[in-house]
Amino acid sequence: MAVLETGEALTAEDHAQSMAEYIRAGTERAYAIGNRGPIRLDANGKLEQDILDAYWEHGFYVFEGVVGTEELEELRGEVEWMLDRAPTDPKGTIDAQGRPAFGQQFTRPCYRYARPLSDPLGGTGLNKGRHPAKMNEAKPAADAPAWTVQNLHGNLQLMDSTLVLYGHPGLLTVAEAVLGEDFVPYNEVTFIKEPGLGPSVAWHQDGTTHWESDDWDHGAHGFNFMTQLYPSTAANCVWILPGTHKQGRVDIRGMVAAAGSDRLEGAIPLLCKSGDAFMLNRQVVHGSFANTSAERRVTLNAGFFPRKRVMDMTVEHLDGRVVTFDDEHIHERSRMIAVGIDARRQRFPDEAPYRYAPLAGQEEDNHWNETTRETVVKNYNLRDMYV
Ligand SMILES: O=C(O)CCC(=O)C(=O)O
Repeated sequence: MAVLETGEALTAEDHAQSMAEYIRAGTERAYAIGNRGPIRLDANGKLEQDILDAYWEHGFYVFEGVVGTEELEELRGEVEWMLDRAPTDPKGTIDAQGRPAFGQQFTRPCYRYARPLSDPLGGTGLNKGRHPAKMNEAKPAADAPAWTVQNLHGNLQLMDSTLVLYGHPGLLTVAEAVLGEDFVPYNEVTFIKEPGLGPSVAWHQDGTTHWESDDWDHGAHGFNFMTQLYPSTAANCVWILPGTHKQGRVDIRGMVAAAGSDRLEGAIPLLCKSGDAFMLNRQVVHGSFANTSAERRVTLNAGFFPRKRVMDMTVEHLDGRVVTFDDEHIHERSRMIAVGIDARRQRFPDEAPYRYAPLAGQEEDNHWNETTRETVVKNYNLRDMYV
């Protein structure tokens, strides 16, 4: 835990104060770069080239107004339900009301916890050691709970509204523009940063496999969409170092040492309103600070890769499972895109659905219904791909 000169641990108020000037300067830089606006398509229904160019230049783009009010309410409602039914601690099976907690039917745990205002990853070997430097932790309020839910894992089997969002034609058109029409899924995770509790996510680059490849490029580890259910403010949001997706592996520990704190020089906050979604290149240096602000952030991540970067790769997942992504694996995992498109077609029948080329003609097998909930969606995240 960070300490003051007096040797006392930083309180949440001290932490918030230590961020004030950094937030002011970062916000100014964020608005100067811009890289934001609605999803714009050209006459052929493809993403406008200037958006694509801006993404490749800086490694991110903020899409404004992606989710409308009604859809936002549905998403928020389901996240709230998930939190309401969460076990009270990481090993628990009972929720705060004494009911059996949700999620026992899934093979992989769906809730992930952290200590309030802590940094569970920085400076540890966890996540393949990709978070090399510790963030400032702070002392939570005396009445804070012992644990806070940091993530929901496997969104698409937990909350139907996220499956509907997954089929969003605008977002999928963006994915096609960046990765090619045979793009494939990665994983879907919710990040929750409750006010006064949300832990930090130490600075990192996401990719783990292709850094030394002869054909490494600026998009070798794909990207994440991060859809915001509440305002993503400079005090609770993801911060990034623009352009670092072009630099190969970056010496994060050295940068933190040079900055003299976890407040890296030149970083910008990814500011969003509720319903905005940003696209972030996984090779960009990024992280988030302990949320000592008064505002909640809830972000739905959905990641995608270029197919050629996962095809026939054998990888060790973060939980130690060794898996080869052969054609059958990729096909089965990609069915979630087709089922998501059908879920959206049912929920928003007036919207033109996205056409996912790799599974075109297989719509009959990939309807969203109670059968595919069991046969395709349940435990779909055992097939998450990771590079
Ligand atoms: O949402 C956050 O706070 C961090 C997200 C992140 O680091 C990631 O998705 O890789």
